[in-house]
Amino acid sequence: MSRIFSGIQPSGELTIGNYLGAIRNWIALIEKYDSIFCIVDLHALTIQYDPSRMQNRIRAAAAANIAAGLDPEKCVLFVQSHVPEHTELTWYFNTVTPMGDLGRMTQFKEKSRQHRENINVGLFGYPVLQAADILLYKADHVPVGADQVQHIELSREVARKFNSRFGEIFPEPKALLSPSPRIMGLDGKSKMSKSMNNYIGLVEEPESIRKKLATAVTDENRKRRTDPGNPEICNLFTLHKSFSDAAEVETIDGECRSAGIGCVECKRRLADNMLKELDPIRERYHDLEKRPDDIADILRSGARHCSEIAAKTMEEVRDAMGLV
Ligand code: AQP
Repeated sequence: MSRIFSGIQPSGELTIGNYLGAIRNWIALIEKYDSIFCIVDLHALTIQYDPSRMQNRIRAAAAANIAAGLDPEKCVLFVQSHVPEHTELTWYFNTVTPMGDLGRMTQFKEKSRQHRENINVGLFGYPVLQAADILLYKADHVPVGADQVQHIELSREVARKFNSRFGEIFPEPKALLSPSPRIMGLDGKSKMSKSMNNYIGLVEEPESIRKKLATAVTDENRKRRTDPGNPEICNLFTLHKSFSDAAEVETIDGECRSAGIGCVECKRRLADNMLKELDPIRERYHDLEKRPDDIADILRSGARHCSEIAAKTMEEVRDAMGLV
């Protein structure tokens, strides 16, 4: 079985962008691959955060992933900082990664703009840690959203550079793209993100989801209820395609273009369909929240499994690099 590895940051409440762009795709893959998923807490330290809230965020991210369908019987779920080899391998990879490549990363440019007061070395080296995450387990594929493809390319480059200098140790991992497009925030302009106040939470309460959808930007050219709309440029139509069935999507498309329905009705139907999928996830999440020991057990067992693989890889790496 080939192996997949992917991660998610505990940098806030998981969003439906994370769900559609990552988690929903992971669930479809766990039957076919040896699957390892990681709560990448070390990555989340690269932006300002409140240390007193981090533990809860890690636990909440684990619970949300399990509630969404990452069955711990079928895949491995663990916390990045529980396997210290991630940081050791990062250091070795730092020595083969050109700074120019990191400076070109779109995410670094975006995050540097968002966090001008804290452009730290960790933010710059983020993709090197990501390469270490993936290559430590010699993963063949990395299921990610379209926004992460550039980082996976860099992981391939790091593997190539390392192998050519120290010998063939790492496979070149390939991105397995989520079928979902990049999900935009409620403003319709920037990517939906945990750390931006532009999202719908995966386990958010129904009333709050309905309120947020009510304020979400649609086709801005549609000024009046009687104006025909253009679903192709409407962010909410993208969400309909993710949560509504094909027949409903077709109906909405026609009714929007002919002004048969307005945005209010379109949003109401979207909320109904979204909640059909999210309600059971939220219920399982609240149930898991009451069982923190069970979550801790799952994460501990995941870390044990990953530590064994990591130790073997690191022996090979240290040996190849001439370390005693
Ligand atoms: N808006 C999105 N549309 C599609 N996919 C998305 N992903 C995230 N946002 C969207 C996918 O979620 C996975 C995990 O992402 P991450 O936690 O590593 O960090 P990120 O990509 O930077 O996601 P966020 O929510 O935007 O985090 P913050 O706010 O901390 O920067 C990835 O596979 C990503 O493609």
